[in-house]
Amino acid sequence: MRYLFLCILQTAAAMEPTVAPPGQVIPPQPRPSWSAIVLKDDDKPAFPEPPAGWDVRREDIPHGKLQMIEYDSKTVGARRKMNVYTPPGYSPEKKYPVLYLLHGIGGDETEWARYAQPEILLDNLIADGKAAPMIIVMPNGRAQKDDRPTGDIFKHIPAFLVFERDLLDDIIPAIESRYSVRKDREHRALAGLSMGGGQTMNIGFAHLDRFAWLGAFSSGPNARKSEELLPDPAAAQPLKLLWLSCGNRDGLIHVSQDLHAYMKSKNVPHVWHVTDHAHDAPEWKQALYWFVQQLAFAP
Ligand code: FER
Repeated sequence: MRYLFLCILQTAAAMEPTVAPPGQVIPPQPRPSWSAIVLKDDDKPAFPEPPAGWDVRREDIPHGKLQMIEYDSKTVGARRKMNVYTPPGYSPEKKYPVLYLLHGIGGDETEWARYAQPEILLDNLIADGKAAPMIIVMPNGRAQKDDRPTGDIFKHIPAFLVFERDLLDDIIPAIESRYSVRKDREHRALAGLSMGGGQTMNIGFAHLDRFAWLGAFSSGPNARKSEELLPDPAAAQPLKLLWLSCGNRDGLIHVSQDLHAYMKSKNVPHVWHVTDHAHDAPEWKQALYWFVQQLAFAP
């Protein structure tokens, strides 16, 4: 009983935004989908704590660029924004792999940059030869005309479904016409946190011909049930990476646990990385740090 009480308290604490500046992000409201945490034997880290200096900007290495760009979304009928990281020394003479990185229910195209400073993590990893030079695209997953995370953020859930078309029909073509990128599935990754993790599972498994690398960080309950995502486990064979991660103090961990249990029972190779975090930015930052290092794109 005392354990249950503690779990509920921890779940409530997990709903506090930890990093977002005041007034910018409204934390998720309590929903039945946040539930008491029951940890399982497999719920362990697959990777250690990141090493010292992992998230500190170094002046002695080349730096990439983070730029807010705009694209025309036919899906939404609006000009929309996305944040794009290009690696150090980006050159149109080369062709780069792309990671599409999706935010959570209360976020927008700036959320990953605020939560995890991907430009610092990637600049450091690329300098150390631990991650491939890649482009990271951080779009807005709320595909509707007013895509700001205002009011009741749960009211915008339908727009997170519409986003599938925005990504496939508008965002990817815009990136591929504007940047020098590899266009095959083996050089295209999709990942996201919470709501964006659920979107990654839904969109990724429905379009395995478009993405070879999938990462779901602390998936939200918008992720379809595993049997619907992957009715035929053999269909996952072309995946180069299926990454599932979550904090062990996250009231949504049951969503990720169910995905892991299904993949394990069907012998679908995947990473299962559970660390001592809540539904919070530190969890997603270290998940991104280790995830990008697993993206072993062919040259
Ligand atoms: C829900 C609870 C949380 C839900 C989504 C979330 C779709 C997403 C949380 C986040 O993105 O942080 O019931 O329903």
